[in-house]
Amino acid sequence: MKGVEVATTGPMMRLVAEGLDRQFTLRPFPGPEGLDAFLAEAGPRIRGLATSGGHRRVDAALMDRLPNLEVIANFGVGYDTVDAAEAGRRGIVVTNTPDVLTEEVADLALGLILATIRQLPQADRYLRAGKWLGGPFPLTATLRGRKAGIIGLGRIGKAIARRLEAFGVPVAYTGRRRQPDVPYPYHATPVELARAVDLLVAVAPGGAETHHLVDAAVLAALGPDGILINVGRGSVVDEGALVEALRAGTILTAGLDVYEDEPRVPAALVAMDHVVLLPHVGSASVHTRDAMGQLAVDNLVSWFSGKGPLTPVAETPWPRPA
Ligand code: 8YV
Repeated sequence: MKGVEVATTGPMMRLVAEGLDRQFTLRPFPGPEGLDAFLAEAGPRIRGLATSGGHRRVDAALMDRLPNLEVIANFGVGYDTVDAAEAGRRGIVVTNTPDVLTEEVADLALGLILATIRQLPQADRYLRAGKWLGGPFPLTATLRGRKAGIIGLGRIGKAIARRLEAFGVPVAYTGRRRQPDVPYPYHATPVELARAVDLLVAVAPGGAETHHLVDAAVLAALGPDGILINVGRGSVVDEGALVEALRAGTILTAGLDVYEDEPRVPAALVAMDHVVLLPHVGSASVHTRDAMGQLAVDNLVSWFSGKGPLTPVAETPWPRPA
């Protein structure tokens, strides 16, 4: 497939960059200052695009510059930086990397839940600072007796729910709609869910539909013993309201892997010792990132071999209507 020009919108992991380079004529986007000239020259020849969260948005304006674009392969299950509806309207296929990261992100979520409730990073810091010699680490909150509420019971949400059940924690959920095939109680809104639980786990995708689903009212409903965990998208939580709620003791604490403006994390959060903050590492093991990268490459190879996309997103009408 050398000769088929495939562009990357930003830095990709080596497996992806090398995989694409082997198969296609790879055209990495230059920095912002060179992008306009690059698109003017190469844009009309580019037929495939590989992109990822943290790169520039793949929106209508960019698609206008790529008039022969056929397929956009997103590295990541969340594809909120791709305007997939617009791509769909143009007949451009969008793929993502589902399934291969489900268990990894769910593992991380449980790690973050335990780290946050039992204050594991703080305990580690305590020991390293030599404070144990002066007395034991203070007693912490507990997972025992908690009820968990999951916002976004998709593939990863279900994998988290299974783990919580194994930990003896009852699960409830909210989402776009009630799912008839799941055994957990459904609450129609995040506020209702938050009122019923004291451990709220957000694992919803980003985008307009979920923007600030967790706001001041949800945090108030979660209550002073409540713990918020977010492993989905930062935009799902109103970060300003969260800082306020943590300051005021409206909720007990939070464990976050995702933020509204990554990699920038509000200084107010960083200054709070009881909050656990991870740098968006949910899927970040070598094993899982390799699987995601391979799936992104395989989607492009499959498309350009005439076999269609392997994992098209919901907005991609595939098989395409005749
Ligand atoms: C990645 C993710 O960190 O898959 C996702 O949606 O958020 C993560 O697995 C990200 O997509 C790539 O940087």
